[in-house]
This record gives sequence, C-alpha cells and structure tokens, in this order.
Amino acid sequence: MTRNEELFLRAQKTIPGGVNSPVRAFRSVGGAPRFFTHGEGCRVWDADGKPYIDYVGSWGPLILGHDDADTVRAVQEAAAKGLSFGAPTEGEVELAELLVQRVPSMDMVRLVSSGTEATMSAIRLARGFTGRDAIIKFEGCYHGHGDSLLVKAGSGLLTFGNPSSAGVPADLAQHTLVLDYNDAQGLRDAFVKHVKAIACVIVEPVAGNMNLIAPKPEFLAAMREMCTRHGAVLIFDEVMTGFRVGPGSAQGLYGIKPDLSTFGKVIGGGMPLGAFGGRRDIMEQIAPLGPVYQAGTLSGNPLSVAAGLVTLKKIAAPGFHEALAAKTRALVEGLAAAAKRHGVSFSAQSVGGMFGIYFAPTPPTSYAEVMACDKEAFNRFFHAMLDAGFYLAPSAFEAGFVSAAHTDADIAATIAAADAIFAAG
Ligand code: KE4
Repeated sequence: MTRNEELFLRAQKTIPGGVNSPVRAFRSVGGAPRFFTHGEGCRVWDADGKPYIDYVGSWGPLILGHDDADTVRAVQEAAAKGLSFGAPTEGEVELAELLVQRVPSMDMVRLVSSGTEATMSAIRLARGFTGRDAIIKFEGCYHGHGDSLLVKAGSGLLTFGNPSSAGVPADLAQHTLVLDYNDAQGLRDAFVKHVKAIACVIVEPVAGNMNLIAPKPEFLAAMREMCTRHGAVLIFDEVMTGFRVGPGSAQGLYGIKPDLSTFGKVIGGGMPLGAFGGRRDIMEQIAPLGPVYQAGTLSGNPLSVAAGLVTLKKIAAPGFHEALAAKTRALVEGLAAAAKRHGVSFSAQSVGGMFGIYFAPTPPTSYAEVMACDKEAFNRFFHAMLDAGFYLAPSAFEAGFVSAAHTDADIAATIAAADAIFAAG
C-alpha cells in the first residue's frame, strides 16, 4: 500500500470522504487522491515523494505558483505581528483601495474569507436592495455552497428550481430560477415571465465549474440589458475569473459592467480571502451602514490580506497576463495538435490563464454539450497523465490553471506526455 493510500484510509475514519472538499476525493475520476506534502514553483510532491507538474494550483489561487517567495515572506512578516485582531487594520484599507482601483465597477468592497461567503452575501444584498426574493443562476455554474445556489433546474421551462443538495429547503429553492448558460433568449423570456420579480442574476462570466465554457457575446450583453431594464442586480461571480482571465478580470475582458462582483482565489494568493463589492448605492445597504446583515470573525485577516496585496501587486507587472495567456494558449494548442496527430476526438480552449480540455471534436458552448463529452476518455487520460507526473483537475467538469511558474519547458513536457498517451490509444 502506498503512503497516499494509507493516508486516504486513515483520513476516511475521521473526515467525511477523507477530504475537506468533495472534488478532492477523486470520486469523479476514481482511485485514491494524492496527499501533497509540499509545492515549489509549478510542482507539487505527493506523500510517496512523487513530483507532479500542477495544473490545479489549489483550484486557481496560485497564479504565481507554489511558495512564491514574496508572498510567503509577506505572510511570515504579518504572522510575526499577530495572527488576527477582529478589529480594522491598515492592510484591509490598502487592499480595498487596490481592489476598487483595479475593478472600476466597484465603488466599495467588503472582504470575507471565501468565495462562498462572497456570493452568499452578494445574493442577500441584492435581495435586500431590491426587496425581491427571486434570483437567476445558470445550470452548470457553481457559486459556492450557499443554500440558494444549490438548486437545479425546475421541471418545466422557466419554472423555479428544486434543491440540488439534501438539506436545502424546497421553499427556499423555489426562489431560484435555473436557466441555460449562453441562452440569451431564454434569459429574456424569463424576465418577461417574471417581470419585476427578479432580485438578481448571478453568473460565472466565463464558466469554469462545468469545465470551461466561454460566454457568447450576446449572452452577457442580454444579461446587462435585462437587469438594467427590470431593476435587477447583475452579479458577476469572478471568484475564479477574477485577475485570472486578464488584468481587468472577465468584466474588463468582455466590457460588461456588473452591479456587484464577487472575488476569491487569486486575490488571496493561496490564503483564505474573498470579497464582494460594487455600486455604492447597493453596498451602502450592508451592515453596519444599512439593513442587510453580513459579518465574519476572520474577515480581512491580516495574513490573507498580506498575501493578497503582494499577489495583486506582482500580477500587475507589465505583460504578466499576456505572458500567462500565451503560455496557456500554447498548452491547449499543443494538446489539440497532439490529439489530431493521433486521431483522438479531443478539443481544448483557454481564456487568459485558465483552460478547458474536452474529449469531443469541438469545445462545448453549453451545459448539454459538456455532458455529451466523453467523460470516460477524460478519466483514462487523467490517470495516464497522473502516472506520467502531471496533475490535472480530478474531474472532467473542472477548468485547469496555468501559473507564472510554469516554464515553456514544463508546457512542452506536458504536451509530449499527452502525445505519447494519445499515440498509445
Ligand atoms: P470557495 O467557497 O470554494 O472559496 O468559492 C466558491 C466558488 C464560488 N464561485 C466560483 C466561480 C467558484 O469556482 C467557486 C469555487 N470553485 C471550486 C472549483 N470548482 C473550488 C474547489 C472546491 O470546491 O474544493
């Protein structure tokens, strides 16, 4: 038995599924998850001492790679002054100022400790601001595990949703309308049917939780138009796309101005940090200024703030995002070319520093098309790459991430490994 397998068996005795977040359990791809001991640059090592080139990067935060020296030093220095105060600190003000400067749609921002907290708070804020209860989300999009967001599409078209998780009250789920991603007409129809009843639309402006799905231009534009026309709040969930798809996040890339935005992952540089922010007239409804309650013991934690400030400053370097996007593009083009050489039904695409790979002839543009991809072929590919020392997301329904620490040689080695796997059939 390997050390990984030993640890997994032991973990399952005291931690549900042996993991502290379900996707880590490898249930979608099979086999035992790898327990990591340390990371360096774009590599991680498992409990058996095996190195992997890492394309998960803690699900997006590690845009600078593992153990970025400046980030680690900033956290160490902050820790030496105190781990937490439960009181305001200058660092939080500096980070808030930097966020509203980098995200022009945000006049104000509130720091929290996770993406879930950010989206849960933004939903409550939109409901409080509009006085409406109904929200719209899209099938395949994940916005964290807030009750109102663990909802799947209702039985009839444009009907309200049903819980997608046990423990979510049906009479809460009924306030969530689940529509098809990239279906602009369906969105328009929903607003016509539920006129003036919608508090907000929340969307991943580039979907990354059903694998990567790029938005159609008319989809985001319709969202902006309908929310404006009907007084609904448009929430861009940029927890994954924020500072990942470009220096202006997805809203900068696509030129759509949301009313609220949520962030996480990259802004914490690997430490627990989330944020929600947007229009001043909406944000001023948040306690202690307004009637919408929201709070957190470790919100704005000084170690997370220190890591976030260093990360956000480093990725603002001239050419950072262009280089990251070029490297990610080289990866997906190389993988697609290798698959084509060997007649494998495969496609891939990237947006900035995130990418999707699909065992299907062309990249999917909808949830239904994602579900038609060959999941078993992905799972076989995943394990073959894992054995070869390349760590992809352990699910066919997740995006992958490249970091500044991945070199051209790492990308070339990844493509060569995939080529050998495609050649072997
Ligand atoms: P967290 O609560 O996990 O920090 O963020 C929730 C969240 C919100 N919005 C988007 C667009 C997200 O992608 C996420 C979390 N993403 C997953 C990856 N698919 C985190 C990995 C996990 O759940 O363990």
